[in-house]
Amino acid sequence: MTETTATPLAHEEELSAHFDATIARDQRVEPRDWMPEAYRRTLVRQIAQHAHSEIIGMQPEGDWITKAPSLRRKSILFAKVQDEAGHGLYLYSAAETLGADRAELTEMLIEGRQKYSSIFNYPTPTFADVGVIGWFVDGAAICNQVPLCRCSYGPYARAMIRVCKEESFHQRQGYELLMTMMRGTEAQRRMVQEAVDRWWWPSLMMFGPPDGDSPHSAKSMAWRIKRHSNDELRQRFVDMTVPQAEHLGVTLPDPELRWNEERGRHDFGTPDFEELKQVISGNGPCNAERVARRRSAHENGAWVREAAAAHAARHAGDRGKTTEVAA
Ligand code: FAQ
Repeated sequence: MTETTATPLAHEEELSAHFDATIARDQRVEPRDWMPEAYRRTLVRQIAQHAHSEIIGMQPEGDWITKAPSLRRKSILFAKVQDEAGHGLYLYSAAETLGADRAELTEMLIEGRQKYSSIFNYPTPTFADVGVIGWFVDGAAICNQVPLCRCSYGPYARAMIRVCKEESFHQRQGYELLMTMMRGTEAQRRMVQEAVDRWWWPSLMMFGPPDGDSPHSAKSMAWRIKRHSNDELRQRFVDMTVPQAEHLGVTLPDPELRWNEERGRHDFGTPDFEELKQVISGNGPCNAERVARRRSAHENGAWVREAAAAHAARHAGDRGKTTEVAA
């Protein structure tokens, strides 16, 4: 009797020790492997938020597809926005390897029960915003996501490799767009500077709350899901972006921004983390509009999902017939 109750516990301890050893050896955890429930839930939370961000993130730039100033800019923007859709799909697939259901994740997003990145709740009033999103937002995404290529969970880490390659291309296209505008008229240069002023602080907020206020960081870093803290990645982004701003000829709107010789890094001001809290809680300038549009796209797409499911069912039926004939 004692033996039968002790065995599953001992087995669980063995599995847990195996998981800990996998993490300690910096090896990958795969979907077939045992994992602690809290690890699984943390991953579903982060991957789902990440997927939602890619999908909602199509909106601010997507608004400019029909208004892009040339055919070349239109086709570049089209391709970029399509890439973001692709990233969302890889990420939902990665979440599915953890037992999550994509339809449920989408429901949670449109009902406001799951988050997406704060950055996509800001407006894009001019075409310079498209360039600045590429430069800052994709730049911040690269800083955050390159370390995720070494995340302990295999499917997430592997999805990040292609995503990062594409984000890199996105960042360059944004920077190239801005370089072109900076070589243009005075009005175009002003437009770029105004977009930089609008996006700088929200971009720094993308990295999340400061380390002292980040409830998930300690555990996620111990599990090697996150490799660096929110503040470390924010600092890397600033250090990477300052020389690019100088080369472009724009000013970053932070009077405290300066090179610190001793640290070998830039000092910079503190983002308004109260604003971040407000935006995360649904009170940003465009939250309502973004979620309403996502909801309506989901509802309008119901017939496509139904048709795809009917096609798949028929296809499965045909395959069954072929197997019968072959047998
Ligand atoms: N916005 O304890 P922490 C892109 C939430 S993709 C909204 O620090 P964690 C591509 C956080 O979820 C951009 N919520 O949390 C693109 C948590 O909430 P919960 C998306 C935020 O997870 C480019 C709470 O605050 N990238 O840009 C934000 O350890 C251009 C406490 O925070 C990713 O998702 C925020 N900024 O660290 C597309 C990357 N910050 O769940 C289109 C993967 C924090 O307790 C155009 N994610 N929160 O309710 C991560 O690296 C992490 O999840 C962090 C947050 C760093 C975002």
